This record gives sequence, structure tokens and C-alpha cells, in this order.
Amino acid sequence: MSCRFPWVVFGASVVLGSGLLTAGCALDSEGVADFPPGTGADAGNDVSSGGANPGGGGGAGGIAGSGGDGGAGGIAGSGGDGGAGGIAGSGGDGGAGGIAGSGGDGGAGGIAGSGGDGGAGGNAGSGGDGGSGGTPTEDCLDRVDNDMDNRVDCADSDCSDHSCVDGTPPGWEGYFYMHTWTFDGAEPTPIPCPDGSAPRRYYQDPQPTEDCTCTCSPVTGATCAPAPIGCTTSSASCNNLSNWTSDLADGACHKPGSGAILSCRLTGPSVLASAGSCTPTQQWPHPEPFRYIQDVCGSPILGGAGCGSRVCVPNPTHDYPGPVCIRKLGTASCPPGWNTGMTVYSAYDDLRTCSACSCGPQADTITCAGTVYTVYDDNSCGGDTETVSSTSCNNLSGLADFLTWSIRLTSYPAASGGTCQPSGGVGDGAVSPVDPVVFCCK
Ligand SMILES: [Ca+2]
Ligand SMILES: [Ca+2]
Repeated sequence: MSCRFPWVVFGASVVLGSGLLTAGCALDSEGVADFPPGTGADAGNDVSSGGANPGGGGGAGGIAGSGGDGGAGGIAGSGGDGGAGGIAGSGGDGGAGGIAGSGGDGGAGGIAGSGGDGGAGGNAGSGGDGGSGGTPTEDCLDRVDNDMDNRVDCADSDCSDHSCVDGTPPGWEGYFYMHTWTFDGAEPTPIPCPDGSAPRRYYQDPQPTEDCTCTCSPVTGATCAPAPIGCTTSSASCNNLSNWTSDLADGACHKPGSGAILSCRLTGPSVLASAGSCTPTQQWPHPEPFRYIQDVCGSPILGGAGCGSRVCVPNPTHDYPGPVCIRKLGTASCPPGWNTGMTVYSAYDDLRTCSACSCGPQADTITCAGTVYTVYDDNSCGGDTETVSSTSCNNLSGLADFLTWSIRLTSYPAASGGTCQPSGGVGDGAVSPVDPVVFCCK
């Protein structure tokens, strides 16, 4: 009988299904079916080792077919399908296709080539020649029909910012517009003319010669002398007073008389010793040398055409509002039709002066008060005291008992208040204008 073993194929390994041996087949001591030498059992080992290399394993299966069990070898051929997995490896070639894609980047290099078109942009520069081919615009002052529309200067609607005015009389120049400033404090910054240039500055109406204003600070440094004092040692009611003022002026302790009776009183007010002083301040009523500043725009022009017997000139502007003016250097009367005239000056010398201010203290405005003499009970300005500080009689006999007493000036009077009378500040000289120019305006 023949023994048939079912081969179980699991992946690339071939396993002997020993538990399924057919009855009657002999097993050797190792439990392995007894096959002739060089049979499919060896071939199976080849197949197993072929699993490490799927493509080659398929071929070894063919050897198993020589074992008679060629059908089982065909199953091993299905191991060749594993080799087809290697073909999937050719998917890597697809990646190489990606490299071809980088060939597309080479195409972008072609765009860099379009940078050469930038050079063609240089040709656009030649388009500037087209500008020179522009239509001429109307110059409103040159008496030429620049744009050839048969309307010259003011007759051309292109010159709506110009107007017709009378021509300049002989000896006069036009045309000008002014900006008038009140000269108050520092000179104002000029406003540029409509063409952007700086205006010409003139000065108008010199300030007259004026006195300066002098003012004085309050009095400082005034001093007072003590009020005079009269005393008697023979009367308790201030009869027959002796003048002790100079005896006591040094503020030291004194006893100018002797006796057990004493009366004193001030015999006058505290008096001003020094009136002190004030600090003067001088003020110019008009530091500005002129009342007005005239900033002038414009220049001598003939004026354009298109106005019949008159001439075409630029219109006034917001900052130089007109009326339009003509000018003549020096001094002159205005010609007919130009009735608003003014003489202005290009420069000036300011020769005005004021004498120095001074301040005299007014004595009757300074108050001195506070003289106090003190009388003491003993001979050396000690013990009980009474004071003498008014012109009322003070009977001090109570302190003069036992013939002991003394007296001292204890408070000097202080000065307060006080004003000064200003003087000086007398004006002289004048503003001396230079280079007069007459403007006459419509
Ligand atoms: Ca013109
Ligand atoms: Ca024209």
C-alpha cells in the first residue's frame, strides 16, 4: 500500500502533519515517515530555506515535483507570488518618477529667462519721448496764443486764474500783492508767495518818539530812629522834662538822674532815619519801530494780452488778497486810477532812546512805630519794670523808691510801607526809515 501524507503549507514552511498519518505506514524511531533518500522531505527543507528569498524559493519547489508529489510543488509555486511582491518593489521606480518631476524645476529656470524681458522695460523709457510731443499750455502772461486755440492769455479760459487790470503808468512797475501785518512784538515769519518764493518785506508807519514808562518796586532798606523821651525826677506828672533821648540811644542801661520821684513820656513820634530805596523798571511803550509790516509778492511784468487796452495779470490769493498794486522807488504821488497809496521802507535805523528811570522814596509813605523804653526797679536794669511807649505821662515813682531805678531803650521802631516816585524815561531820537518805496493800489 502506499502512504499518503497531507502536506500542510503555512507561509513558506512545510510541516509534516504527523497526527494525520494514515494507518499502516511505518514510523522510525524519531517518528518520521520513512521516505526514500532524496525524496520530497529534503525538498521541503529547501522550500523552507527558500522563504528567506521569496523569488528563489519558487524554483526549489519544482524539485519537489520530482518527488512524485509534483502537485504539492505547485503549491510551492504559489510562493512565487511572494516574488511578485518584489515587483511591488519596483514601485520605488515610481519614486524615480518624482525625480522626473524635479525636471519640472528645470522649467522654472525658463522663467528666469523671462527676466530678460526686464531689459525690454528699458524701451519703456523711450516712451518719455511721447511727453515731448505734448500739447502746449497757455502761458497767460506772454502775449502769445501758446495752445493755438485763437484765444490769447486772459481771453483763454485756461487763464481763469488771471484778470485784466489797467496797464502801468509810465515810471511805475506792476504788479504786486501785499500781506499786511500789525507789527506787535517780534517780526512775524513771512508767508511764501504763490510761486513759493519769499516775499519782499517792507515797513510802514514809523512809531513816534515816546517816553518810556518807569515803575518802582516797593521801598526796601528804610530805617527809623527811636522816638524822643523826656523824664523828670522832680515831678510825678511830667512837668519840666529833661530830654534823655541821646543818653538812652545806645540801648544800654542808664540812670541819667537821681531822686525818688520819676515820670516820663515820649515827646514825639518815632522818626525816619533812612528812607531806603526802590528798584526802577523801564518799559518801552512800542519796542517795534513801525506799526505795520508789508510783505509783497510779485515782480515787474508787462502783463499778458487778451484784455483789450488793459493787461492780463495773476489774480490775488488768500494770503496775498489784493488789491493789485504798482510801485515806484522813492517818494511819489499815486497816478490816477491807483488811489490807495502807501509809502513803505526797505530798512530802518531805530535811533530812539529813553533816559534812565530813577525812583525817589516818599518819606511820608513810610511808617515808623514801636519805640519802647523800659524802667527798672533797681540800678542795673533788673527787678520790676514799667514801659514808656507813648506820649502819655507815666508816673514811675513806684519803681524809684529807695532812690534805686534805671532805664533802657528796649525796642527800636521798625519801618513799614513806603512807595517811590518814578522819574526819568524821557524819550529822544526817532526811527529813521531807509529806502522808501511807494505802492499804489486799486
Ligand atoms: Ca499766452
Ligand atoms: Ca490760447
